[in-house]
Amino acid sequence: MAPLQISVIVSLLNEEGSLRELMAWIARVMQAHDFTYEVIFIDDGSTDRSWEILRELTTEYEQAKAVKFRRNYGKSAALYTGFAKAEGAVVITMDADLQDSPDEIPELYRMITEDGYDLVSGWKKKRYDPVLTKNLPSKLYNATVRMATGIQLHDMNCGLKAYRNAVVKSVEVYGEMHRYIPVLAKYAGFKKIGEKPVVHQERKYGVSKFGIERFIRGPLDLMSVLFLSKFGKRPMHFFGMVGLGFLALWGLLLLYLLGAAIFGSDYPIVARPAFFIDLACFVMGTGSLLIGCLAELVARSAPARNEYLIEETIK
Ligand SMILES: Nc1nc2c(ncn2[C@@H]2O[C@H](COP(=O)(O)OP(=O)(O)O)[C@@H](O)[C@H]2O)c(=O)[nH]1
Ligand SMILES: [Mg+2]
Repeated sequence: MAPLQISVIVSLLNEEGSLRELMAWIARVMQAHDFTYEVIFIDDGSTDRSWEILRELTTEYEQAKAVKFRRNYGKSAALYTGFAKAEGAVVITMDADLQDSPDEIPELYRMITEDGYDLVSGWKKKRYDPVLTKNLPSKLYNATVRMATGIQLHDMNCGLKAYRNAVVKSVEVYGEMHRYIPVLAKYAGFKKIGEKPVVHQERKYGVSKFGIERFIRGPLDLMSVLFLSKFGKRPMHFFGMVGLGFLALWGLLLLYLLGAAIFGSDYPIVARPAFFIDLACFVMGTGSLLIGCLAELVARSAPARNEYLIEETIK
């Protein structure tokens, strides 16, 4: 059997209204272009009829596969599971709510296979979301991420993305890192990252699950991603640098204080501001080094990071 050309990964939570239409649409596009494909649905603990519908779809469509989490683990966990399962040469992630159009698939596939992109991110140039709670904050957020990471994407968090298979097998998404997969990909060594303006549609069924809270968590996640991708496997280099910096300052101040004690006035050392600053530097310096040691231990022992309880898998 020839290897699959495309894996579509759909992560979802309570999307009973759109699943059937989405699968039919994907199948239509795939057939029209003669692609070999699979669609992997990850049901992240839905409480509506989503799983029953997925069960039906897997019998109706040979290409449909489905995984059900026992509870809600979040989008990153769902994508991680989908990535691990994906066999297609090109892997495409897509929202389940029909806001992303399957018609984009052929061009995304072409950009990966012919133009040589490692990752192509969708760019919702024209969005149908509330301006104040979503569009504006999103612009601000994307500008910040561009500055912090150097990756020139307008829409880092777009659900519609295409990847070369090797990319999804090399990045490790957990926590809420799905927002920063391009950053993770860049640090994993995949440099050709592009974007494609995509059509964005209004939500037809169901309600949005992500609200304003993401703009509070977003910056924190960004710090984690930057820290983890640079120092996740060598935290001592970060904490150690900070620690050594403080200790160097401590040493210099100590010399100064000793000098002042020997050659200076009668003014007592312990009454000088430098004495207290020196003390603080010593505490911060040794503290950072100790934290560095702990972080090294932690970095080497987090085996349960990506274990999710799967209730059922079909195909
Ligand atoms: N795995 C998983 N997917 C989710 C979760 N919440 C929402 N989704 C899916 O993520 C996609 C985008 O969510 P949506 O609510 O439309 O966010 P919006 O488009 O930014 O308003 C949809 O396919 C949702 O079903 C979740 O907790 N876990
Ligand atoms: Mg949506």
